[in-house]
Formats: sequence, structure tokens, C-alpha cells
Amino acid sequence: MKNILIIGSTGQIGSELTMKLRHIYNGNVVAGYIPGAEPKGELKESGPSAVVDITNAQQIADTVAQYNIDTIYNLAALLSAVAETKPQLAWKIGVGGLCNVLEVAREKQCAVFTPSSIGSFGPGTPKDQTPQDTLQRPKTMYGVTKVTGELLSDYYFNRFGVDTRSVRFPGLISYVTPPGGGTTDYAVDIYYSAVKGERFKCPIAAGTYMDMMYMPDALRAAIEIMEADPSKLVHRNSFNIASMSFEPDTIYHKIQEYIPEFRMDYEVDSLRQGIAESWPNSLDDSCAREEWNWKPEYDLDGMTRDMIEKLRARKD
Ligand code: AKB
Repeated sequence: MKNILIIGSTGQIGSELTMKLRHIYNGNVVAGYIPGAEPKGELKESGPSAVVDITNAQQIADTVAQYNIDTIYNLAALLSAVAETKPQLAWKIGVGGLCNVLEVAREKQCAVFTPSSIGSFGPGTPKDQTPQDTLQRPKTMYGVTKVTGELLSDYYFNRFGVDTRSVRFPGLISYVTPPGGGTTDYAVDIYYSAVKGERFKCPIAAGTYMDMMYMPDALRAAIEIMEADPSKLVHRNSFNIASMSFEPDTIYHKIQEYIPEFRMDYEVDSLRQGIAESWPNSLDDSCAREEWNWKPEYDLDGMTRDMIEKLRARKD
């Protein structure tokens, strides 16, 4: 039985991961949140919650002690586009916050999951089938915090034995909690527009490939990496994972197979486009497949069918 703290439990990943972990472990899964982003509905009713601001080390330590926490999922972050508008805050949350989490984990012997991202790569990284171990010189503050987070997490493992593990998430697509301020958000927003019968203005230019993943696969990855046999792990922070890579026209035409009247045109956002162009087109996830049997279940077609069905059910 694990006792888990999720920091950032009401965000895009946290809101679904908290519920999934509660179903699996049926124990203490504490939903950490900041004031103004309180848990609601099933998330609130189904288990304990606590105010945990990642920039407040004492609050993390108190919650870990109160609930006897042994595993921390650290999901607090500003996404890539918003981090460019608030770089100091992005660093404070992404790096200062992670230092707080790692110190508490060292003292209380907790395992820690902190996601990294395709944003940890930069324009000098090989673009296609980006290898697991390669150049990471990102141009964004988001990427800088993610590479620093990978290094810090490996440092705490090697130096203090803290059980840190991580995956590099692609753009995540889900119908539950929308993302906010990411470069890959268009691949979520497009489904909402299509199901509402609205014309979609795509902020990313045609031909811009990025890796994407359906949320059920991402949640499984976050859980499976923490369950993996540590003796099999050559890498820790952080594993490339992948399931699909597409550009805006591909997802547009895929949605049209299900909603033929759907229309999209382009209104490219220069900030997001610049970020997207600095990221890989696709990742090589063979190390994750070899070391902990990672395998995605959804491709673009399976995801599109499910997204449209679930969003329609929510609308009706
Ligand atoms: C973003 O677009 O900022 C995130 C990411 C790929 O890490 N979705």
C-alpha cells in the first residue's frame, strides 16, 4: 500500500492521475492544491486533500508527515508558452519547487515522480526519432526548468539515493481538464471546436510535427515507471515516451473522417510557433520499452474516436 501526495492535483494531468491512483491503491492519495484551484466534485469527495504550494517547503514537509507519504507526484509547472511570459515564476515553481520536494523526499525517504517534456530538447537536438541520450540545449524557460529538473532528480538519486523517476511527456490530449498555456494545446482545442460545430483557428503552422499522446497512455506511463523494477532501470530522469507524431493538417483530416463538416484555418501564433519549431518532430522511446516495458495503446485514430465520443457525451 502506497501513501501518495499529488502536488498540482487539480491541473490537466493531476485531476485524472489522482482519481486513477485512488482507484488503484485505494489508500491515502492526498490531492495537493493551491488556493484558487481547489478540488471539486469527485476529486474532492473521493479522498483527502491539502493546501500544498510547491514554493512552501514547510507545507510539503507537514503534509508528508501528516499522511505518512512515501511517494510524491510533483505535477506543478507553468507550461511552455505561459512560462515565456513569466520566466521567473516558471523557474521558482519548476526548479525552486522541485528542490523543496527533493529535500523533503531525502529527509522522509519518499519516491518522487517529476515529469519532464519534449520541451527539454532544443533546436540543436536531432529532430526525428530523437534519441534517449542526446543534446539538450532548450531555448525556452520551460525547457531550461525541465532539463534542470532532470539533472537535479538524477543528482538526488546518485548522491542521496532518493528514488526519483520521470518521463518526458509529449503534448497530452484529454477531454477532462483542459491544459493552459502550452504549445501543444491546439491538439486539444481542435477537438472541442469540432464537437461544438465551430470553425477552428490553428495557432501552429501546417507541417509542424510534434509528438502527442492520449491521456490514458500518459497516466499509465506515470504509474508504470513508479512501479518498475529498479534493478532494470539504466535511466531514471527522464525517459523518452512516444505514441504518435502529427502536424495540424493530419489531425484536421482525421477529425473530418468523423465530422465531415468540420473546418479549420490557420492563424499562426508566433510565440507558440517558435517554440514548436525548436522541439523534436518525434522521439525514440526504445529505452522505456526495454527497461520497463513501456507500450502505448492509442494511435491518432483510436484517440480521435474516443475524444469525439467522450466530448459528445459530455455535451449531451
Ligand atoms: C507544452 O506544450 O508546454 C506541454 C509540453 C509538451 O510539455 N504540453
